[in-house]
Amino acid sequence: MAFDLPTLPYPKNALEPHISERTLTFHHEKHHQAYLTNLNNLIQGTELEKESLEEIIQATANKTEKVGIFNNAAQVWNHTFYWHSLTPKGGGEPKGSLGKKILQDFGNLEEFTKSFKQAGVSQFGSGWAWLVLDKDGTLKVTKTPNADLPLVHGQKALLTCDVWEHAYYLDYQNRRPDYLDIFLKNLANWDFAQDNFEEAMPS
Ligand code: MN3
Repeated sequence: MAFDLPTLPYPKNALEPHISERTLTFHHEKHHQAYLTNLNNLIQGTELEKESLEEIIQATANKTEKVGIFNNAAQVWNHTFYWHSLTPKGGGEPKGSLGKKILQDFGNLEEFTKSFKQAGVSQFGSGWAWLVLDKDGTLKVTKTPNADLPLVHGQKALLTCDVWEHAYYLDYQNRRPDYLDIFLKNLANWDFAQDNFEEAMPS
């Protein structure tokens, strides 16, 4: 069974002026679609065809001969997660049990914000910045290169920002720090992060 391109949870111009319709159109219809097409072609006729996306990712992680499948499957997952990590009128202060946990584990919101921005800025080359719930029950900010993702490190992803150049170059050119500032200030979907947190830690 082939995977389909998920529709975006908002119109393509909904994140303007922070992320342009042009960026979202290329990112969703070209980049995300290319990962999907590659994945579908690579798993066609193999035993992976019947598996879920998460199962394919887990089954191919750290296997040299399966790296093409892993990269495309993980990028399909990462992009769907990223679309939901963005929302018009997002950003600002996380509320609810996740908001409390951030204060508890980072000391204050500024410390989290600084740490998340630093993770995204310092990811050399392509990759992702994440807020995760780690195995030990604490929140952590992490960065991963290329297609790598928390799922294969035993961590629960709560929120992500894509720091591949294709995510911001048309709007911000080389100014990745500005894109990360805008993500945290105007776009981060804290309701989505809260839902992911509650999935892992029911109150
Ligand atoms: Mn991308």
